[in-house]
Formats: sequence, C-alpha cells, structure tokens
Amino acid sequence: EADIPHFPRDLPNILITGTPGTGKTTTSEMAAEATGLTHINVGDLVKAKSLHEGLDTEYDSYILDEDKLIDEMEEMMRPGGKIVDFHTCEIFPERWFDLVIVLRTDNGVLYPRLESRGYNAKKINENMECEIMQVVLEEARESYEEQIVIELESNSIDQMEENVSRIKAWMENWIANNNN
Ligand code: DAT
Repeated sequence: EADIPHFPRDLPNILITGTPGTGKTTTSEMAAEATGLTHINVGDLVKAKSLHEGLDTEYDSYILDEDKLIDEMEEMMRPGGKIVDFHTCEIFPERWFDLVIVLRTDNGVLYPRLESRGYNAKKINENMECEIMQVVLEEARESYEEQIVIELESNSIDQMEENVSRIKAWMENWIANNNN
C-alpha cells in the first residue's frame, strides 16, 4: 500500500462512521442528495459482491474479507466524490479520505433504535458497549490525522439536518480551496 501514489482528486472523499444505529446510512443518503456526492454503503457492497468469508452466526453479521473489499473500492475512491458509510474505519487506507465524521448517539436514544432493528440481545449489548466505550471514535483518532476527524451528535432529526448542512458547507469550502 505504501507505494500507491496519492492521486489528486477534484472532489473530496468523506467517511461517515459510527456505531450501528447512530445514523450513518440516513445521514449519508441525505448528504449525498445535498452535495451531489455518491453514497457507498459498504455493508451493502460486502453483501452484493460477497466480500466476506461467511456469516458469524453468533453476532448475525458477515465476516469481512478486508483485502477483497479494499481492492473492490480502490478504483471507486480514486476520482473522489464519495461518501463512504461503514461502522468501522480502521480498515481503509488513510489516503482515501479528506474528512472523517464519527456520529455519536446517547444511550437512551440508541438502545431503542437497535431494538427496533430486531437485533438479538447479544448484538444490542455489543453495540451499546461499543458506543459507550467510544470504540469507533478512538479508532478514527488512531487511524486518521486529528484535524480531519469530526465527532457529531446524531440524536434527533434536527441534529441530522444540521450535520448534513455542515457536510455541504465543508465540501463547498474544500472545492474552493482545491480548485486552483
Ligand atoms: P446506521 O447506518 O448508523 O446503522 P441508520 O441511518 O440506519 O443508522 O439509522 C438507524 C435508525 O435510526 C433509522 O430508523 C433512522 C434513525 N435515525 C438515525 N439517525 C437519526 C437521528 N439523528 N435522528 C432521528 N432518527 C435517526
């Protein structure tokens, strides 16, 4: 990976990450509509292209084939203009992203969201612990430059709309600064 050149891009790539249920997919869809960037739902891509090594029955989730996934995404990321939506962030090459957003949700709000998804108790507890321990935020801070990692609250529709507005404003600023 170290010898892959960092191609300049005309549009930025944004990663939207966070514990399941914090609003990544909903926020990514809205942000894609507001900005014209393309939403990549990594979970859907993994399923559609079988970028996994089968189902982990205990947690009812796919065991990711990271190498296959990175290979599949490399060409998509090169020209920029992507909003990548995934619950983990440390598997991607650092050079792919210009902005990393970590969505955060209060316990009392997240729990019913996970319950209404029909997750089993083990999966709910695992995700609640993930959010309480700030696992994804720590991962993001360890994997990317401090100044590109932004933590945003995602408890309400108002906050989601505000987050989308911030993403749009950030993108317009990025384009203005990179268009010379
Ligand atoms: P994720 O992609 O992080 O797993 P999601 O976008 O699928 O999360 O959202 C899970 C559910 O919670 C979905 O029914 C929409 C709702 N939701 C997400 N973020 C929200 C917010 N900020 N305010 C209100 N509802 C939200």
